[in-house]
Amino acid sequence: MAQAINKTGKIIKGISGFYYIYVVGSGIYECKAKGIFRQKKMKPLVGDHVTIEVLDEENKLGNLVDIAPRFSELIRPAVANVDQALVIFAGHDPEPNFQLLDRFLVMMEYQQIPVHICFNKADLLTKEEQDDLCGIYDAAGYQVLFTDAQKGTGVEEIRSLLADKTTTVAGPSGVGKSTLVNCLMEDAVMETGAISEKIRRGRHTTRHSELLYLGENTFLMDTPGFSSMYLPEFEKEDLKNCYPEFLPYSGDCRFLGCSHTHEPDCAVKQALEEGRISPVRYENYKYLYHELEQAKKY
Ligand SMILES: Nc1nc2c(ncn2[C@@H]2O[C@H](COP(=O)(O)OP(=O)(O)O)[C@@H](O)[C@H]2O)c(=O)[nH]1
Ligand SMILES: [Mg+2]
Ligand SMILES: [Zn+2]
Repeated sequence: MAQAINKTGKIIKGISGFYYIYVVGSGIYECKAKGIFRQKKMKPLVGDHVTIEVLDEENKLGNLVDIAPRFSELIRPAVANVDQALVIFAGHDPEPNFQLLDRFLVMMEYQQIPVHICFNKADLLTKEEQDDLCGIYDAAGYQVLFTDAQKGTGVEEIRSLLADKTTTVAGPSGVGKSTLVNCLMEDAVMETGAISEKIRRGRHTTRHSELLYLGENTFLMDTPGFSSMYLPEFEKEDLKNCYPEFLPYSGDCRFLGCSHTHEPDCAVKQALEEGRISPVRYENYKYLYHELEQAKKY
């Protein structure tokens, strides 16, 4: 009997017990997980780096036999080994919902995933509006990018941000996510030919979370658009640590454990008054803080 060949790759999709593994230079294998994972109570996740045993090279079938240790594990969406998130909103049409954006930023801060913010439909924004948007997030340390996915403006910058990383993309519907992802995919197809073509198929029909291959070592997690986001596993005391621009001031508040909402001599509120913290961010913070406070009561 021929010796089984092992290969290593990355899970790009999982559907009812089948895992699709992208192997550089070989393509996509359809694999089943062996029983050892059930014994170990380990569920393979999209994004996992795995070893497969090839059962049928021609039909690209195999067994998933090992999972490498994860360096990160996101809950929403469920994906392993994500390096960063890219959140996309439109400059206008639909108007950006800053509170929804903050919810997303908070979730990512909580999970310690770096985030970049992209405002698409930049063609609908004036220079002043762009500066205002930057002003909200600069102090918090987020990189803000502007794109016009229809014309391809700013897409190169996004591309270099994504290179060599696995990125989860999120944003409300209608902001141009698909248009932008298609822009990025088109070049991937030109570079990688048939392999990307195979991943591309079914992309528009799948409702499952899936990693798209954009180029060497570069993957995008295409998630369904979100319209709301709830922060259930949060304590209200955790929230202030998810606003990076508060941290330089919080040591100077009069009270240890100051919530920055109602206390006197609050250095965060002082920074707000002096224009060093954005009122948009601060108001969202207060709103979310009270929401978490209410949620605890039931
Ligand atoms: N003006 C403008 N419209 C855009 C831009 N990108 C996408 N659109 C349009 O916005 C609508 C929603 O785009 P789509 O990619 O489906 O958004 P998704 O729901 O986030 O995937 C479509 O009519 C696009 O043609 C852009 O940069 N500028
Ligand atoms: Mg879409
Ligand atoms: Zn304070």
